[in-house]
Amino acid sequence: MSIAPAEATQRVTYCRICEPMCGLIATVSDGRLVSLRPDQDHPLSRGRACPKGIAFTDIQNDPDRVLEPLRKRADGTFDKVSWDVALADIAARLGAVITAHGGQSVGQYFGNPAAFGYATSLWPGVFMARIGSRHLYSAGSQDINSRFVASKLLYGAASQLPFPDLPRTHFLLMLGANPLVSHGSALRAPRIKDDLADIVRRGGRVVVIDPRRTETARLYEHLPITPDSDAWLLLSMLHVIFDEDLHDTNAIAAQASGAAGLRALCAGFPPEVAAPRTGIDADAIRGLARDFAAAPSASAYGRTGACLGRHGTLVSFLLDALTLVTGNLDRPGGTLMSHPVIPLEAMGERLGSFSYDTMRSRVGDLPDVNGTFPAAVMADEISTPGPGQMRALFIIAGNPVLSVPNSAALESALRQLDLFVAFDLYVNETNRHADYILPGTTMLERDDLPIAFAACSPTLFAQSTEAVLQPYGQARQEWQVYAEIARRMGLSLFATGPLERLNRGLAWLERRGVLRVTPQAMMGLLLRAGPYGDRFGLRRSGLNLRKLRAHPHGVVLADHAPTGVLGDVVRLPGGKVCLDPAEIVADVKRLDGHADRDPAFPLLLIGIREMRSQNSWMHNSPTLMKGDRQHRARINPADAAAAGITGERVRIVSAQGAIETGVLITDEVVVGTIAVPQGWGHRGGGWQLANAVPGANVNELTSNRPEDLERLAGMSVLNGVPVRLEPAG
Ligand SMILES: Nc1nc2c(c(=O)[nH]1)N[C@H]1C(S)=C(S)[C@@H](COP(=O)(O)OP(=O)(O)OC[C@H]3O[C@@H](n4cnc5c(=O)[nH]c(N)nc54)[C@H](O)[C@@H]3O)O[C@H]1N2
Ligand SMILES: Nc1nc2c(c(=O)[nH]1)N[C@H]1C(S)=C(S)[C@@H](COP(=O)(O)OP(=O)(O)OC[C@H]3O[C@@H](n4cnc5c(=O)[nH]c(N)nc54)[C@H](O)[C@@H]3O)O[C@H]1N2
Ligand code: SF4
Ligand SMILES: [Mo]
Repeated sequence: MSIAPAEATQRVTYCRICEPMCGLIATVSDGRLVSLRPDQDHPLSRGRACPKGIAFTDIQNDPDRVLEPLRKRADGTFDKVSWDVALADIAARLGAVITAHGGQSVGQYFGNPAAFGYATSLWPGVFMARIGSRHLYSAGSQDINSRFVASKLLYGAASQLPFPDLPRTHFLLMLGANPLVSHGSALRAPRIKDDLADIVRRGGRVVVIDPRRTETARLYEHLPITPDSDAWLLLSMLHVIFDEDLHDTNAIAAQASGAAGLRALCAGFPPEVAAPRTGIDADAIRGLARDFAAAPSASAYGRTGACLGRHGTLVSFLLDALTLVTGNLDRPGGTLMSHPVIPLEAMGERLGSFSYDTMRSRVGDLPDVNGTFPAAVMADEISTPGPGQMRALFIIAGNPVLSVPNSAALESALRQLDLFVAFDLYVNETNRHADYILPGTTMLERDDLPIAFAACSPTLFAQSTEAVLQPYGQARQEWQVYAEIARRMGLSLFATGPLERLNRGLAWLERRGVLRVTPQAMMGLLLRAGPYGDRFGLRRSGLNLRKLRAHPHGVVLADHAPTGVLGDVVRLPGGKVCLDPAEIVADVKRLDGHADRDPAFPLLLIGIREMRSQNSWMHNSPTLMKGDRQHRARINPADAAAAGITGERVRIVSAQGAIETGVLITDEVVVGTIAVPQGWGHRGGGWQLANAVPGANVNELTSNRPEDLERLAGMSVLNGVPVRLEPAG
């Protein structure tokens, strides 16, 4: 029975907070959101949603939300202004920066939520390409770029995100992921809790490699590991597999080149060498390798715990190498190749958008990953004078002052910008320094189609949603704002740039009145031209946007993602996966080169994701903040005793900085490891409830020095950071 007013309507949509994209039903009355509930008829999530999805009603209706353009005053407070005033000034000031310093002095940072809207991923990119911006950054360098680089080296395709075939696998080796809380990442499985339970129910195994006895580890087999030592574990497992002839020679011959090189690389890593590094005993490593190789099917999967150490690219690489060498890549029950319904990735690969090391950063000489540089160097790119210095910055849906390493440096650099514009739902710790905060739309105020991570779905699935609400207040979609800034600057977005050829075609159609060039029109064309499209009528059973809309809960296109597609994925000469790229060989050599640990910082810090947080931005939801929600470091009793921590607070000190926060003494973390949730440290922004329980910003402890970043992808090192504990003063 509905308690909503009689005139309320029910609208089918899906959640875009995190990667499962669970089906939701929105109850809407008088243009306002009344509530959200799980969609029972969604073929993948089948009536499941998490607390964050349901609590999004608090965000949508939040009185602290930014609903008009805000302009910074000299005293640091903000005035509400009209779009016309804001855009006229932004276009003029941006024009002046470009005239004086060139387009390359303009920057953009793309935050995590921006990746969940197809339109937001397109036009801002086209705009930045058009003005010749070189300063492109994203949350990816704190999240997944090492995975992209591993795929570039293995497959020649940085867009490739291989994922485990959960419904069919017999052995899931899960390293550095906690899907019972994160709900799966680079993997779309809205009922992942059931999927994991089913693996065990059908006689298979789930083995969790994690320094913390996580919510996932508690339910399955857990091997605690020393943070940032996964490369030793995986090299050692490969060592055992080659040494004991457990590898699949047919699969290797058919799929790969460089197996001998890989074998040679692993030779120096017998379990006895890996054991002291990893804290996992040699027999356990041997047993794990044998069992993985012997399983009828197996998949090695890793996520942020695999990506955010000093060897994130190497670890991601080794996960796929292990899977391939045991004959489990691109086959049922193994690791599957990501497979989009809308072939944006295929287009991007063809156009060269999934680049690696085609440019180097001005500061730090670090390689680009998909045209972006490590966000860790943003601060120095703003504060270091010289040609190409960043002078203007646009942030879309990001809070890098909390999310990138050495946040203090970034915060002070932001104040030096000539122009700083942010699109957000809130005044946060970062954009409180902006000249303009522009009110972005929420997920419910936009039409959408799942792209990006939707390609990592064991079940082939497509869905589209209409906007379920008109934008509240003056909120506008980012792509429309970029189009308007371009118009005011007298720029045609489609004259040059990476999408030039496609766009010339679109412009031609537009001139003839066939369509208006919008992100939606572009997606519609790609969908129709893609592997499941109607090919503009040539394949009558195929999809187009109209047909998708007729199925608001989504359409299952196949029960299982395809296998046997590696040949279409690999873009390297010879069509084989490369198991011994020079970059990886060099990184394995670096494993031995690490200086001895500094006794001043005897513990290793890792992160925690919490069920009722989403990075930094859901701490203003009263529903999610109910109960005793506080920021607390998890410390092993032995480490607490050694540091004399008896009170409720602790001081954590690294080579970079120090923070004070609450304490939870628990043996869920292994001795020598301390775990601290990220995304806290709220202050001064518009989110009043978040500010009231601020917590500490763990990224005051992490380093942004170029030499401290992961070498191959320029990833921030956010796990395995050396620290010490002191009683709070
Ligand atoms: N509820 C909730 N869900 C979320 C988010 C959230 O903030 N809250 N954030 C979303 C985002 S942006 C992302 S990217 C995904 C991430 O998805 P996941 O990566 O699955 O999420 P985490 O919980 O961070 O899991 C990482 C695990 O790695 C472990 N770990 C840390 N260091 C190491 C190491 O050196 N080796 C190994 N083997 N393990 C290590 C940590 O203890 C942790 O359990 O989650 C998404 N989902
Ligand atoms: N130490 C440490 N640091 C980490 C991590 C870690 O594990 N440890 N994890 C990293 C990871 S995986 C990630 S993804 C990053 C996240 O880093 P960021 O993306 O920089 O930060 P978020 O906290 O996700 O903040 C997103 C912002 O977008 C706004 N927002 C939400 N929805 C919308 C929308 O629809 N439109 C607009 N315009 N704005 C919106 C929110 O209000 C918020 O201000 O953090 C990284 N930082
Ligand atoms: S798991 Fe993620 S996508 Fe699903 S309801 Fe929760 S926040 Fe939304
Ligand atoms: Mo992330």
